[in-house]
Amino acid sequence: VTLLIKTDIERGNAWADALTANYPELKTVNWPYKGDPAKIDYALVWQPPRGELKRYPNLKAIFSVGAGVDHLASDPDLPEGVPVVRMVEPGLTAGMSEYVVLAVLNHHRFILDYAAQRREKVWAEIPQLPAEARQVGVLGLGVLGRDALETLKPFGFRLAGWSRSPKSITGVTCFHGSGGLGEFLAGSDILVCLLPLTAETTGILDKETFAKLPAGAAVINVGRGGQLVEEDLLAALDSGHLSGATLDVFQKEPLPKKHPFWTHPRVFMTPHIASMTVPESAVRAVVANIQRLEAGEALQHVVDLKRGY
Ligand code: NDP
Ligand code: OXD
Repeated sequence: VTLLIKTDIERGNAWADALTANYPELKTVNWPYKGDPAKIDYALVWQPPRGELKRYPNLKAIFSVGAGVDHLASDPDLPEGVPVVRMVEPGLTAGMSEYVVLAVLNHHRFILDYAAQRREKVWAEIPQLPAEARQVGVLGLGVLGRDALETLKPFGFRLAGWSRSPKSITGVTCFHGSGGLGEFLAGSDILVCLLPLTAETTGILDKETFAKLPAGAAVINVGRGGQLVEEDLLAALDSGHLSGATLDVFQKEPLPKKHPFWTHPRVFMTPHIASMTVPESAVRAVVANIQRLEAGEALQHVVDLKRGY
């Protein structure tokens, strides 16, 4: 069984080592691959060039290195009928929950304000709010959204979530569909976006959404840059309607040097690192899935390409 790996070189080697340790019969080859394309059974990829995966006539499944599959779903030349599997692995999930807690607490504890005071050498207390005074609303109740909410539970925030289909989660007020969005947003003092990028979620963080949030709300985008209308966010921050934003993903990555987010005092930003797949734990998920398929069983976490996630 041969697996083609396309990720950055450093991580590619980490993947190959971890895979071989978990599945000695598996042969791994790194992209770009100059051998016979017919020999490739599986591909584990991040942002392959458009049309690349069509070159392998015997591909049985495509594994995304990341949880998001927009880098694959947006390829008009993806080989037809080959299942695409998104990444679900504990290291990636834990990393995202850490980041969401960090970002929520940053806004809850006025860290942007204290950073501004520090720049001006101002020593002043800002009255603290108890956690239960704020609602954290998570857009997307998938693997990552649900774990982030579970991780937030002990802090005592009121918790809400929004998804496409109805959900029931203990301790979380759940909303769904376009009908539930307005009420969900109206209560969200801190809004976290953990949606996949699809035709429906593109531009969802726009001026209409921001207008529905309570005055002084904060926005955390860890989904995809394409979900945020950046100029609408800047306008909502500059008008004071939103108190701050934490951004990990951007329309254009790397963020252009001249972009106002780099220096905006109400923005905390990171370079798309909210969470990363951890090869050592992720290989177990990939190997188990390959073994499932090789044994004639169904793959887990297959993406519905029509739905886009
Ligand atoms: P899942 O597929 O497990 O969950 C997606 C969730 O979004 C589901 O609850 C789904 O609803 C909901 N959803 C999708 N479309 C809509 C819609 N139109 N309206 C309402 N809800 C919708 O994804 P994950 O939790 O694993 O990952 C989420 C995203 O996080 C990834 O796609 C990726 O873009 C991003 N990500 C970012 C990282 C970073 O470092 N910044 C790292 C990893 C992931 P339903 O349950 O009803 O289907
Ligand atoms: C992912 C990411 O989708 O890192 O996993 O963005």
